[in-house]
Amino acid sequence: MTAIRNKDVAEMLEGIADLLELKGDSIYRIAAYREAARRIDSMTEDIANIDAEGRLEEIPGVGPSISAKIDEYLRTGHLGYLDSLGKQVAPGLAELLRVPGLGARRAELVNKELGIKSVAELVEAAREHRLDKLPGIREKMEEKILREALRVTQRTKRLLLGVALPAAEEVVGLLRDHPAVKRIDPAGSIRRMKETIGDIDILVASDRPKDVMEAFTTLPIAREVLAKGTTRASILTEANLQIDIRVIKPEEYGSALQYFSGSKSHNIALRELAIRRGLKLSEYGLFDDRSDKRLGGRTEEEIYEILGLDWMPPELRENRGEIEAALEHRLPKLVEEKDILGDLHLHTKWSDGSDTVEAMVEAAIKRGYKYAAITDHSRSLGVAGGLSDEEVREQRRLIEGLQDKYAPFRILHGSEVNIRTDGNLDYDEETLRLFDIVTVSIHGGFGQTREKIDGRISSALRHPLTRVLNHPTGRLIGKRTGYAVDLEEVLKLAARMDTAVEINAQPDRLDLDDIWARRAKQLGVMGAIDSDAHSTGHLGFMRYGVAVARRGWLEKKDVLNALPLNRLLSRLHSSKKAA
Ligand code: DGT
Ligand code: CA
Ligand code: CA
Ligand code: ZN
Repeated sequence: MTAIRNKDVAEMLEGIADLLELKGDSIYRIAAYREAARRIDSMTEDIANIDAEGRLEEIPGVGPSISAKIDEYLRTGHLGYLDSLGKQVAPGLAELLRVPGLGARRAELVNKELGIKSVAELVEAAREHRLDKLPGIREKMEEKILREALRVTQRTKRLLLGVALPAAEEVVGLLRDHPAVKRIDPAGSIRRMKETIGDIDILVASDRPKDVMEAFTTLPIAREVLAKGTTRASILTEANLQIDIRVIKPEEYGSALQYFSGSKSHNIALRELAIRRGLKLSEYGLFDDRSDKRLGGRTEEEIYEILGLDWMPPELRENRGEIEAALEHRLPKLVEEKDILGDLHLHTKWSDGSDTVEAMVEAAIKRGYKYAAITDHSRSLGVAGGLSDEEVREQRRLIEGLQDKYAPFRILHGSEVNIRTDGNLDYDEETLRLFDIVTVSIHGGFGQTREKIDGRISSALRHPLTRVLNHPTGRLIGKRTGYAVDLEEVLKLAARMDTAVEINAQPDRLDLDDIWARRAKQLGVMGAIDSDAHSTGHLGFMRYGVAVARRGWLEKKDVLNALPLNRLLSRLHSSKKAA
């Protein structure tokens, strides 16, 4: 049995709230369940631990009654109360409530009006456009319900880009030199470098699709062939990942790559633009609408060009203003991995990393960096081997002793200073002054109120020595949503205090995310893209952080660790603006 996570408990409590709502129960009770669900969803500490230590009722919003239900659920994986509530409402309603976003009132509506009693029936009805005949359900909502209901039936989990991209690249690498393969690229959300990936789409340009099909389905990494047609095939890899491949005629490759790279909403907007210009765009090419004459499609560049647009990197194609920008020739020149001159967040054996300072420095040099900051954890983080005040001084002496050996590469002595639950930093002024760079993070008290968390971050940002706020939401993709925080206010303060905010490149963190990274840029906040490496192998995570930055429209000038060493140092030596 897989472990029950905070998210499962939160969903269970939400389920109770939904059923109580259907029964017309007290709005206070309903609100109490929802509040408890929200708290637990945004907590970092494992709910099972809290239960084991008998501390459930210390969670704000959890009283004896909710605590008993959580305990039963954690011990047995079931909740009698939930089952009996389910029986008190119309058959099938409880199942329908598993569809996120449907909500109690709409569940009741589709159940009453259309007799829908299961998620499968809901999918069918949405496909046949029967839902949007109902009051209060428009087409957009119907689409959303369909999507979410499909997710429930397929129980699909999205893959981290950090898992999907290497798998796609392995297949591309294995097929690239095959004589029948003219071009091969990952498409879809992988090409756009989204933080999570629904399925892995790969495109091949070839005149000999049969040979490509054969080569693909007999790859040594193919554990099972799920489908094999004349131009399309799917395999399941040894790592249990599904990979779909599609063979395109070379003269149509550009239009197919454009189409299958998406996003869907970018494509729709592009097609509308084509129509306004008397053109027709499809995966087969760009055509004159009246004469059907084919105007382009061999390359992706020519499609954008004929439409009057600058070519744009796939990371921008989310219909968030990139088409307008391309029309007006004001696309950003996105930051690239080669612009990154150093990593400002590295751990070593001194705290919870697994390699020495020297090994981390050598790995940074190997990547072509000009500098790197060693930022081990601070003293109160006992579990992560946080450094005592004395150890900070010892580490400083070690690093000073290494500078000559690695010159002109520069090792910065830094720290990932814990923001304590009261908002104070974890070292006193005297110790903090020893560091070349002070970065700050929240590592505990995730269950605190938004006001508390905001207050902690705000006092850390106001500290005159703080230069970077690390992983600013604390989320772990697919596992925990992070703490409650008003990012808008945090970013505004960071801008005022001239403090950078991190894009953490760990594939399951990636916070700030793309949306907030873009907001940070708009507000004038510098981004610091860091690997947060705990071993030499992690320095390569940088690419995922750069991808988020690119999806957030960041340019080289927006990134702290794209600054040359002398400019970075003068920034670190200057005093911050007054609060
Ligand atoms: P994913 O797999 O959920 O992470 O996201 P994508 O973007 O890879 O989506 P997927 O695999 O469903 O489809 C691949 C691409 O095909 C998508 O990015 C754009 C294109 N596409 C799919 N459906 C449509 C559609 O209905 N209209 C248009 N214009 N393009 C579509
Ligand atoms: Ca896809
Ligand atoms: Ca697909
Ligand atoms: Zn760290």
